[in-house]
Amino acid sequence: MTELTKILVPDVGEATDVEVIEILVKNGDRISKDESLVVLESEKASMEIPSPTHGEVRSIQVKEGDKVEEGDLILEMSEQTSQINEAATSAVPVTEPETDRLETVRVPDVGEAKEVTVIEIMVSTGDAVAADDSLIVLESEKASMEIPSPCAGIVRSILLSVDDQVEEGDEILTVAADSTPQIKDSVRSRGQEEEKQAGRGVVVEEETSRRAVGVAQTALVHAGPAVRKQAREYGVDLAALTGSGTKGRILKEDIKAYVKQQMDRSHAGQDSAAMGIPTIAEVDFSKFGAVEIQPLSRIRRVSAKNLHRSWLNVPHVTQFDEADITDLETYRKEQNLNLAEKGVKLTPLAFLIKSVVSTLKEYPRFNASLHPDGERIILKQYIHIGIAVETEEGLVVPVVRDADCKGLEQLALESAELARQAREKKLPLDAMQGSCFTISSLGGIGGTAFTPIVNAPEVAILGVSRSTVKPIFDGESFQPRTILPLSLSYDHRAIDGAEAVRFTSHLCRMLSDVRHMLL
Ligand code: CAO
Repeated sequence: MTELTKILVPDVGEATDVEVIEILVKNGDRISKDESLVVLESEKASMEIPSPTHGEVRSIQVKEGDKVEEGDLILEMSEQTSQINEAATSAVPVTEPETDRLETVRVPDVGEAKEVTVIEIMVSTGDAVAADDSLIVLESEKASMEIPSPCAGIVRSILLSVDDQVEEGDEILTVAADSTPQIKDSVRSRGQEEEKQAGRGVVVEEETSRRAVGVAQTALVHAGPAVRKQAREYGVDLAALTGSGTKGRILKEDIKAYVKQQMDRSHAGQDSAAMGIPTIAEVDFSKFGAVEIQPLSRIRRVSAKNLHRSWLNVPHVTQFDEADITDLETYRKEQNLNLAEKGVKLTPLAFLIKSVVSTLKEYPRFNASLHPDGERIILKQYIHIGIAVETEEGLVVPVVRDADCKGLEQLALESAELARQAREKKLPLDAMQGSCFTISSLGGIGGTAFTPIVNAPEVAILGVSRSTVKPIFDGESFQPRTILPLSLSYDHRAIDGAEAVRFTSHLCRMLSDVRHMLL
């Protein structure tokens, strides 16, 4: 029959109020030797209790929040016969005076751990410290401990840095002792501190002994070594977290939740702070007058994210130009008389698509995407045109596929149909994918010019404003001409300014003489 190994609470020094704060295993778990089983914590110290053997967890006798003391049964494991480990870290005298006034504080015996890491330095050179004030925090794989000052005095020099690997006997810092120094006879683990103080009648207010607010905030974080280690691995500042454990203790779950929250924010495009961009403070507008808060539609939230991403990633330049569409308008109106019975209506949009297609063929760098590695440009050999459509729920961009293979009538029919589907929320997902270049036409509404945001990873977008009849000088006299304002925004990483002007010039030529389009 398999003999069960009992895992008992080890010697926890003089601490009395020891709590089970994390149970790291569950029944049936197969555990390797030295794998952590539970985390215990007293008022000042936390320690992970490692498994003394390979084995399987058979029964867990404690639950999180339980108060335990030395010898209490934590859990039982199968397969090995060995008894409880000696996990508690004991510390021994380490100070030795260099002169009769200057104390050098050294790393104490850190148990089985050969090397430990300096994870916090709680004092600065010149700080006045009381005897027992914590100076630094050391952490090994399994435990963390604060090293207290052996005497009252002034910190003269700090001889190590955060993240240094140290071992027993290494110098930590020097303290110029007060004239009546209270040299301590031991350096305690965090868990032993309170009892020591009580025994000697020394009252040390740890929090008030810390000088800098930043240091105090970090030092006062209530978290065990495993959690601190995880926080360091993820680059999480524990001071930014609110612990969900007993007495506000930070648990591994809190770190996971925090990291997830940060990533969600990032994905939602609201991580301005994380990107180093100053955030816009939340304002309680109701202080200034009545307000109504409405939720954003899903489409608005998605397009907000996409627009923000493009705005932040793409160095935008907008090139303005004007096309004389007098003849085009005459032709369009004539055609519409004939097409009415077929149920087709030519708006300027169909002509815009046709002209853009021709211009993209002439300037293929506008029908492209930059490779994310920033070293290549991907030229597309198909021409799908995105059309920005305003709907009640927000902006959507359906795509006219293979626009280079379609005539004016078909482009008019298809773009009208896509706009209808968009407004009736009937667009299939694939109708919004694969666009090469987008046209945003606000001309039916008005405006003289605007700066559209490139629909990344596309490299350019054409904004179209309202055409107006203007007096244009033909060399002899002013003629009334219908002028269409165009705004081409482009990604300056992919396209040079000169190319952009050539593009809009070509586009204007196409629009000014409809015969180009019909060829
Ligand atoms: N100048 C003058 N008149 C114009 C014009 C222009 N540039 N463009 C369109 N018009 C006219 C049309 O000829 C039509 O007039 P009639 O009814 O007298 O013939 C009228 O304006 C309405 O046109 P329309 O808007 O219904 O059709 P369209 O093909 O021009 O545009 C679409 C379709 C889907 C682009 C448009 O309806 C739309 O949603 N535009 C908004 C796009 C948008 O929000 N972009 C912003 C993106 S950035 O925030």
